[in-house]
Amino acid sequence: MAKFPVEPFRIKVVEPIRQTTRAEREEILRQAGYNLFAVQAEDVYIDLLTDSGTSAMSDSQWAGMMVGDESYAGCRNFFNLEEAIQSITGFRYFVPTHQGRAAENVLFTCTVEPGQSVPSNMHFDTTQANVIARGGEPVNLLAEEGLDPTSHAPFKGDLDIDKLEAFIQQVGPENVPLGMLTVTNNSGGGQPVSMANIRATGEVLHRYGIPFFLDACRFAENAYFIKLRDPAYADTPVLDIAREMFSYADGCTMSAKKDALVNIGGFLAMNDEALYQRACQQLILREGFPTYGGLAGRDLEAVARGLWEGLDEQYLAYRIGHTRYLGDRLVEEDIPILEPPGGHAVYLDAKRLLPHIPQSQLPGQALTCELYLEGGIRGVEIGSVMFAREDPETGEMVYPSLELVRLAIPRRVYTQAHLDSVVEACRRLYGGREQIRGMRYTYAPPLLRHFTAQFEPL
Ligand code: P71
Repeated sequence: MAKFPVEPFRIKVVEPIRQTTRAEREEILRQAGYNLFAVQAEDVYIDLLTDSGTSAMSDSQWAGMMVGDESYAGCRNFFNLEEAIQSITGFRYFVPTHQGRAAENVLFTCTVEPGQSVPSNMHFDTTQANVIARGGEPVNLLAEEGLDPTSHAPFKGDLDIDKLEAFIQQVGPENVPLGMLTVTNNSGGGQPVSMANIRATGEVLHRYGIPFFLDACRFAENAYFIKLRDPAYADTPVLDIAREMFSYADGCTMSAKKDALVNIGGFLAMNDEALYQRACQQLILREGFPTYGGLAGRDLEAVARGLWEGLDEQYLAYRIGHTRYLGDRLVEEDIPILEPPGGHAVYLDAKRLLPHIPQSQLPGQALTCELYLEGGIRGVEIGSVMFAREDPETGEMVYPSLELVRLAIPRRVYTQAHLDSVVEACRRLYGGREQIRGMRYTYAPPLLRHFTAQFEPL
């Protein structure tokens, strides 16, 4: 039997949740145009839409909110955050932002010119869209085994280093304003990137004079996986692993809504002073003065404290074990997931679960809807709806290799019994999988389609 880790915390505040009837959910889903983003949260029983901004904050973080200094300039919480960021990442400069995508916007506005390419192991949706919005081309160079949902390789988030070098030579380093790595790799199953791969990515990019940025929202989970899976780091404190990860990069974008355990917040950090000055200009234009960047002083304090809490090894053992439990239970029921389970989520493999539905008929979306109907559970499609793109030359739709439904686990929020009820709903769904039909769009916007598209069942 799968093992469940004991929580290294106890519960002080509770929030009621409510189960609906299947008949109610059918009507709710129809009214939502079969897009779970359009369903009211109160109509969801277990909400696994995202691990972003959904954490339960600690008593220390809530206490920190009460010492928020709401001065416009130079509030004390900025300096607490600065101390945390500099100590953990080692980067010299940073600007706070209201969340990760704002950091991406500022970074790409300062660096990407139309026609240029930004390679990464795999871009997530907002990074991809922010590169495109600058007229750039996001390029995914994930190593082959990361695309095989059945491979048990330890570091399936690794970038293909040979492909990166070949790509730079092909387009010319002058057309690559920066390179990135997403740790952990969210679009590819929440899989970690190895230390060797982070180091090698930095080396290749730097050889061509190209800056290297980490998309670091899940850096602590990535660091913990390195401790678990790379024997050379088995006895290294996670904080030191994280510091080494950052040491190979020139900066990072961070959505603090993940590993920093807050409900809102992010930052952009870097070593380059000239870039920092340009980032400040963009920040003042879009987010706010550089000592608050679109956040209240209290939010900065919660991020500062959350960054440290997210690196606590007892917490990380629980966190990774909690996600692992859900994955192991699903595997026990023979339900196809992307293996091994990720750090923040378990991903159902819609291609193997619904082999009778072609990608053009959106099997991931169909599965997402079915899971809601079955158990009031909200996951998110990470497949053709999120990532299929029209080939600019042929006009044909190019579908992603992975067609997934992510069950993202909010931090410190759900118990083992909640996860068991998710497994139960998946088991019932799996029993009736042959009856599940595909879907088609009734509305699809051009950018970041998944948030607002509408569908109907075929
Ligand atoms: C996640 C999210 C947020 C999201 C995305 C799609 C549907 C629902 C929720 C955000 C990320 C991320 C990575 C690797 C940058 C951002 C943007 N993830 N990089 O996974 O995962 O950060 O949301 O704070 O703007 O659910 P932001």
